[in-house]
Amino acid sequence: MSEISLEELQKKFQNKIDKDVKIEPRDWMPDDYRKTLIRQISQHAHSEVVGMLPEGNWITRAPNLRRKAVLLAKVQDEAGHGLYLYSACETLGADREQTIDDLHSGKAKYSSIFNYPAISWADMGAIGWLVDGAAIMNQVPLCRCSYGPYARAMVRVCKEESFHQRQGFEIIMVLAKGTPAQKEMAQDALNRFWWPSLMMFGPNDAESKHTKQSMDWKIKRHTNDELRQMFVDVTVPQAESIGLTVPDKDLKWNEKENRYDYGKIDWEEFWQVVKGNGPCNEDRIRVRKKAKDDGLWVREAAMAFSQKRNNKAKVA
Ligand code: BYC
Repeated sequence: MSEISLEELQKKFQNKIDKDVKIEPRDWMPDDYRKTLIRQISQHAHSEVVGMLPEGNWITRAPNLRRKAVLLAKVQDEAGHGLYLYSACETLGADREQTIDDLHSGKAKYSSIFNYPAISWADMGAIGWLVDGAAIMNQVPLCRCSYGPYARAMVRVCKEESFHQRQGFEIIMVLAKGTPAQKEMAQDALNRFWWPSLMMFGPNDAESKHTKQSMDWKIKRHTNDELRQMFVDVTVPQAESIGLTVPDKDLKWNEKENRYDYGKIDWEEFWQVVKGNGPCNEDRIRVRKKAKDDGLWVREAAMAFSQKRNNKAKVA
C-alpha cells in the first residue's frame, strides 16, 4: 500500500472540516488541532468537576426535601459531565491521571466563575439561572463542533444544563416574589453573579488568542463576544420579568442594533481570577486534591479486586 503524504492527509482533513463531516478519534488530524481540543475539553471537564463545589456546599442546607433532592441531582449531573468530557479527552490520547494532576498543580485552567463563593441560598438560584444559562449559550453551538466525541457529549450535557437553568430560575423567581428580605437576597445574588457570568465567555474577541483558529477548525462556532451578547439579550428580560435589576448602569436597549448595550467588564478582575487570585481559587484546588487523596483506598481496592479476578481467570 502506498504511503499517504502529509499534504494529502491535510487536504483530506480540511475537506472534512469544509463539508461538516465529523473528525473521529482514529482519523488523522493536525497536531495543533489535537492540542487545542485537549486544552479546551480538559478545561471544560475541570470546570464541571470544580463547578460541583459551590453548589455541593448547599446540599445539606437546602430549605426543604424537594430542593435538596433537585440540587443533589444537579450536582451529580455535573460529575457525569466531567466524566464524559474526561473520556472525550482520552480519545485524543490524553492521559486522565496527567490531566487531573495538571488541574491540581495549577497548570490547567478551569472556568473563572467557580472561584466566587456561594454565600446564600439565592446563590443556588443565581448559579442555575446565570451560570448554567451562560454555559448553555456557549455549549449548544459546541454540539456542532467538528470533533465527533466532543460534539456528541455536548448533546446530552446541554439537555441537562437546560434543566439546571430552569431549576435555578425557579429558585430565584420564588425568592423574587417572596418577602422583602427574600427579594433582597435574590437581588444580592444577581448583583454578585452578573459580571462574573459575563466573564465566563472569555476575553473580548480582540484579546482572544484562540478564537480565530478554533473557528476555522469549526471547534468554536461563535466568538466570545457574540455569545456574551446573546446571553445578555436573553437574560435581561428574564430579570425584568421577575422584578430584579441587572447591576449595570450602562445597560440599555439599542433599537438600531436590536440588542442591549452593556457596560465595561472589569478585565483586570477576570485575569486576576484566571491567574489564581480569585476569592476561592486556593480553596477549590485544596478540596479537589483532598478528594483525590481520600479516594485513594477506593482506587486501590478496585485495582486489587481486578487483579484478583485476572489471576483467577488465568488459573481456570
Ligand atoms: N475562565 O483565546 P480564548 C460549566 C482562558 S461551564 C478561565 O478566548 P478559547 C458548568 C482560555 O482558556 C464553564 N479561563 O480561549 C456550568 C485561554 O487560556 P489558555 C466551562 C478562561 O479557548 C454550570 C485564555 O483565557 N465551559 O462547566 O478560544 C455548572 C484566552 O482565551 C476563561 C467551557 O469550558 C474563563 N472564563 O475560549 C457546572 C466551555 N475564558 O488555554 C459547570 C468550553 C477564557 O490559552 N470552552 N479563558 O491557557 C470554550 O468554549 C472556550 O474554551 C472558552 C474560551 C470560550 C471558555
